[in-house]
Parts: sequence; C-alpha cells; structure tokens
Amino acid sequence: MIFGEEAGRKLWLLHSSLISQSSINVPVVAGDASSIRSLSGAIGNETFSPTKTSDSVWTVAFTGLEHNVHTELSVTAVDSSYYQNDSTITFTITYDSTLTDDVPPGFTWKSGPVAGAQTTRLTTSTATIVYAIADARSGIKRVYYTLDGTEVNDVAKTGDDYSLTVDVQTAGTHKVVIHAIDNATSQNRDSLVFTLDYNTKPGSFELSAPADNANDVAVLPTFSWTASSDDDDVFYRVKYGQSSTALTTLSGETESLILTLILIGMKQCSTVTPEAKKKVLILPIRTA
Ligand SMILES: [Ca+2]
Ligand SMILES: [Ca+2]
Repeated sequence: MIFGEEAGRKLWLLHSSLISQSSINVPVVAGDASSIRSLSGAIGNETFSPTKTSDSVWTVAFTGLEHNVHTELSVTAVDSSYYQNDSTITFTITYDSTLTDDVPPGFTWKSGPVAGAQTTRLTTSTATIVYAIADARSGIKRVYYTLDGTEVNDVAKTGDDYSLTVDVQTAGTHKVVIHAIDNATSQNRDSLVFTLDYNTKPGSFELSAPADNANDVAVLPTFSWTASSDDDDVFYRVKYGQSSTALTTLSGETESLILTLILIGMKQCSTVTPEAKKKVLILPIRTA
C-alpha cells in the first residue's frame, strides 16, 4: 500500500499546520496491489467520508476545527485483500481564527446609559454602564474608556459583561467613549459613545422676609429670599395654602428673589388664628 510518508509529505507541502478556517480539504494519495477498499478521515470519534478525485487520490473534507486547539486528524485506508490490511496517517493542524479576522467586537446593551445620539441625564455624578462585549473569532483583548477625551482606565469584566462606573465629577455635559479591541492580528476595534448630562439640584436658600411663621403680616406682603446656588439658572415658584400638602401656585417661574403677593383670604388681625394663618412655599426650579 502506498500511503503514509508520501501522503504526509504531500500534506505538508500543500498546507501549513496553521490554518485560518475551521475546515480543511486534505488530498490523500493511496494505492495498493489489491486496490483500496475504503478510505476515511477522523477527528477523534468523528469520521469524515472522502471524495475520490482520481484513481489514487481522495480528498477528505474535515470540518468543525476549534479555534486555537491543536487538532489531530487521521486518514485510514483499507485494502481490498482478504485480510483487509489498513494503514493510518495522522497529522496535527491548528485553526487560528484570528489570522483572517476583520470583524470588530460587538456590543450588547445590558443596563445603564445607552450609547448613541441621545443624552442621558444624571442626577448624581456617577453612572454605571454595563454592556456585553464579545468577539466570536478572536476574543476580546482590551476594553478601556475615555472621559472627555482623556483615557481613564480599563473596563472591568464581570462575568460576560463589562461594567463601568464613571464619575463625571462636575455638572454639565460629558462624553464617555468605551473602546474594545479584539485579539486578531489586525486588532479590530469598535467603540461606543455616551453623552451624559449631569445636572445638580439647586442648593438650599432661606426666606428673608416675612419671617417664617410670622404674625401680623400685611395683606399685600413682599416676600424676599436668598439666592439658591446652581450651575445653571435657577427659577422660583411660589405656592400658597393652609397645608403644605394642599398648595396653590401663586406665581409662575421667576428668577427674581422678591415677590409681592395678594394673599387671598388672609385676615388682618392682631391675633392670627390657625385657620387664618397661611403657608407660603417657595420652590427653586431647575432648568432643563
Ligand atoms: Ca474580531
Ligand atoms: Ca441645576
């Protein structure tokens, strides 16, 4: 039986032991004085039927090679004699999917801000962004992020997800970009862009006049208060009523720190009864 070394050399010449596909067609030369009865390929317990391409040449199409695994392939030929003599050659091939990988990593949103054109509003300076990031052919080499154009850190992997808690620190609009690079030779990469708008609540402020719980207040009182601090403009809305849970809005939004109001129903008297006492609530309103 002509088999083994000749076929082995032929294989070696035709194919590198490192291939870029998960399948390979292996030509095999086999001959025998009593002719070849059967020929088949195998990877472990899985067998592969050949195609006969000429009198003494078969092609075995092996499939399903796993990435970065040194896989032993074998071809066995059986002659047509009464004894059914057989001969086997084996060779090892490694499928490296990174050699021809030109596909960047893929992203799947899990929780937190969403990348893209929309702006995510933050009420605290921190936000946790979670995306699943995967690369089927090469795997992920590195994921890192930038905040306002400055590289900050690698993004930690939590199970199958990448979780990033970013602290924008200051009020206003911030840009976060997550970059992912795969293990391919060409280092394919892709990124996600997030726009985060951190807007703080207005700070505390005090009523200057009339005093809280004041009696003998004029029917036409002028309220004044200290300014509330904020990174953007603050507007105030004045409400009025006998209970803090049942208030009527007396003014629209105003930037002024002074407001004169007609307190409808307020009795002008030296002794103010609880019923006559009115509550005034001044609310700072933040801008959008
Ligand atoms: Ca890739
Ligand atoms: Ca604000």
